[in-house]
Amino acid sequence: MQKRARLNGKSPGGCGDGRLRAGAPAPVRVGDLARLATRIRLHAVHMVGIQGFGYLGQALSAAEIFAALYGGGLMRPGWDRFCLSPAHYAVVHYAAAAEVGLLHPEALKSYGRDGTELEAISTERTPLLDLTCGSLAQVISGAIGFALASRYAKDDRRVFALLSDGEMEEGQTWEAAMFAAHHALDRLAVVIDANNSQVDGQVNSVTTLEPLADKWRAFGWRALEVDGHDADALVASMQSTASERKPLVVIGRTQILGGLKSVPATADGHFLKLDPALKAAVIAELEARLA
Ligand SMILES: Cc1ncc(C[n+]2csc(CCOP(=O)(O)OP(=O)(O)O)c2C)c(N)n1
Repeated sequence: MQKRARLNGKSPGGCGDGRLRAGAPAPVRVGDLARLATRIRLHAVHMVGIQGFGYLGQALSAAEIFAALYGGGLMRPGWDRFCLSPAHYAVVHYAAAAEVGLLHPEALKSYGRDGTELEAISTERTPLLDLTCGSLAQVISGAIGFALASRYAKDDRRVFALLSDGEMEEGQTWEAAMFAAHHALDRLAVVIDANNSQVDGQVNSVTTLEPLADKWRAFGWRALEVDGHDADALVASMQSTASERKPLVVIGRTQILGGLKSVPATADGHFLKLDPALKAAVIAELEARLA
């Protein structure tokens, strides 16, 4: 608790702090989610820019998804669960949390440094996360465990889990998907950053995932496909309800570099090298969007 209080002068509550049980705090609402996404990207560029390389492409692709999750009034801080499956997405989580006041913006300056609480790859010590994993594809199983526990506890928590599309190649994802559907875990929402990127290049050059939504439906889920760079559409999809009791998966179709013109199309989006000139160009492009 002390650790969180230090990072966040306003409230110690993270989505995962089970001690904040009394009542469900109001979700954070931020007006303009497109601008929020741009500010998230700017933070990420500054944070990764200190080292000059890192997992920036993921922040560029998932900025609207995180703007929706953190700024769209979906998650009630200290109550609902948030599980970040690909730990290398940590930077976008920190940036979004800071933008909505859950992390002190000053803390972002320590990102990736020795001894920091804001590690470049999230861990069990990472603030504001209920679960994350370095060995990919494990988090969906834990998220399902949270959802089942809430069912037994008869509480109304929702469980959100961010997954990457590379994780669709792993068998654990589909074992978990079957289990969640069997238990009709309708308070579980998985959102996939479908950026078609992974270590070895494009996901669809390594393994064909499509038709991805149909696969989830075949496994018993309610599957929605949205433009992953449309934060309002993402919010609407995660707020949508249905008569059938099924877990929800939202496939957010994104671009690994977030459509930034300043980054060469040939750049390695999975692990972006950001020399000072490129950093300056990206910052200028993002700041122009805010002007
Ligand atoms: C089980 C497992 N296998 C391999 C890795 C190594 N690894 C780290 S990130 C990554 C790419 C995963 O795909 P994705 O998250 O979709 O890529 P991105 O969008 O970040 O480019 C891989 C294979 C891992 N962390 N865990």
